[in-house]
Amino acid sequence: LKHLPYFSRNEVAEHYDDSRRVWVSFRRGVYDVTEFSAVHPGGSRILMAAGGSLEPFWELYPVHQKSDVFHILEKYRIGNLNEDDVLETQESVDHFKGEPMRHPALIRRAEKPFNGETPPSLLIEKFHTPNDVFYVRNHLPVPQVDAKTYSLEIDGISLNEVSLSLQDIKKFPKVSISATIQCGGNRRTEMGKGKPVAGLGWTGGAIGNAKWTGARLVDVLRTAGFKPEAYKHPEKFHVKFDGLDTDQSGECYGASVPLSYLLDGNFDAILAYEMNDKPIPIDHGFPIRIVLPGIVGARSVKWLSRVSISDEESQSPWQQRDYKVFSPSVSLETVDFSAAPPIMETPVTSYICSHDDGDKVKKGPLKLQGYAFSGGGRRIIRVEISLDKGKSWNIAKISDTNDTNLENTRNWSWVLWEANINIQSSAEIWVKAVDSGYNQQPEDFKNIWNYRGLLATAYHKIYLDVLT
Ligand code: HEM
Ligand code: MTE
Ligand code: MO
Repeated sequence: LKHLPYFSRNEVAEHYDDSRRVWVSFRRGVYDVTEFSAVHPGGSRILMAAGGSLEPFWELYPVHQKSDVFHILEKYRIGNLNEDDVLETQESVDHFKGEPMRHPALIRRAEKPFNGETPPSLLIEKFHTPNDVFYVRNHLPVPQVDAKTYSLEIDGISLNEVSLSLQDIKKFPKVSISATIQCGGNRRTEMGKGKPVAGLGWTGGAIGNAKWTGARLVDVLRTAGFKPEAYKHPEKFHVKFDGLDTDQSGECYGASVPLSYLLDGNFDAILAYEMNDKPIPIDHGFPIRIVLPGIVGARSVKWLSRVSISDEESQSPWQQRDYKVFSPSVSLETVDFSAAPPIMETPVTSYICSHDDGDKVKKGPLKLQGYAFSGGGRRIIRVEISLDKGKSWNIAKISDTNDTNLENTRNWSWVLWEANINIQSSAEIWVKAVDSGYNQQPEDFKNIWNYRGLLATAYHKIYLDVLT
């Protein structure tokens, strides 16, 4: 690298936007990231570091502190920082001071922001996953929220601006639904086994099922003058949700869904203040989270601060760049983010939770257990197990999902299944599910592979080693 030119901090500082090329420094290197900034998974906030050093920003987003990100950065190296300009020590600010305690059973996948998955073996114990061990997927520091001063803003096209306190929201008819929330990255680690994928590694525990209680979003919107007739072409409108969690520039977590979901009488969008009959825990969006059942977890915005109806989608990077699935031939370097719509309803999936790949088991009868789930309110009609790579299948018994006391209009919940098999010799065990639209999972990941490792829904396959 010594052959590359040397630059001073002041020279780097001149390259603070596209018209002058975007340069940044990191440790001893100087990088021209003009081209990369257009495809950066974290969106245009990369420009906050333009003309300066990355360190303070990467401290806020430690998702960057790993070798695959360093490799990407090195591709854009154009020079070195003058020796005198290299900062030996960095003042560090901890943006994660106010984080809540987390249950030790959560498998920690990242600390800042916190991400933890439920051990799959705990998922099968209860139809409703206990709050303490429900997976946590945070993209930003957890915001500090005071329930007394909390307010939810409502505004947008054909709506009056309204601001509601937590007490106001609790006055609406109280509704409970049972719904599964699943991260688009669930099972990413399996997809990455054939060919590496970029993103947080999850096994099958980035999913959970809970009873969500609160006010129906449409009831609340009505106080802002919401009238379905006001939107002639619902597909042209979007309901946007903002969270209270923000980055250094004040940009918040955000997502949106097409307005048509809200106009569907069989959709249950809930402004939830209770999760499994307790106030929503801080990590899951206290005091209010929007629950959008049957839709990828990323849209169920926590710490909800604003709901608006707009003629455009949320512009947040999690709507525009992340949580989209591209062709297997597209890479981070070649992606055109506008080429795919954001993920909404998720495809059918299933998972074996009772055993891990490589487990040793005794010869003879064996009980397998797991979950199966499909988005869009589609029911799971069958779960099948094969011990001979698909030559023959056993039908698993699936749990009862009719929550007669709850107000679900569709099947928003997973099923838990169990299958009693008889295993005589070491074998690969396959599971697949069929949903009420007769959709089935692909047999392997090859043709659904995408560089972000999203919607990893192939058959779950584990190898069981039979002790002889
Ligand atoms: C995500 C690279 C600068 C904010 C990412 C990811 C990569 C990346 C590869 C995906 C990581 C993953 O999910 O595994 C870079 C490079 C940069 C840069 C090479 C050098 C210029 C910045 C800056 C900021 C930033 C300066 C903030 C001011 C983010 C955010 C995400 C992200 C918010 C999304 C994290 C999430 O999934 O929630 N970046 N980044 N990045 N980056 Fe950067
Ligand atoms: N809402 C806010 N405000 N901030 C976030 O980082 N993460 C989203 C979604 N809502 C997120 C958010 C993602 S990607 C998922 S998968 C779910 O919340 C996770 O919900 P959980 O942490 O309650 O399991
Ligand atoms: Mo997610």
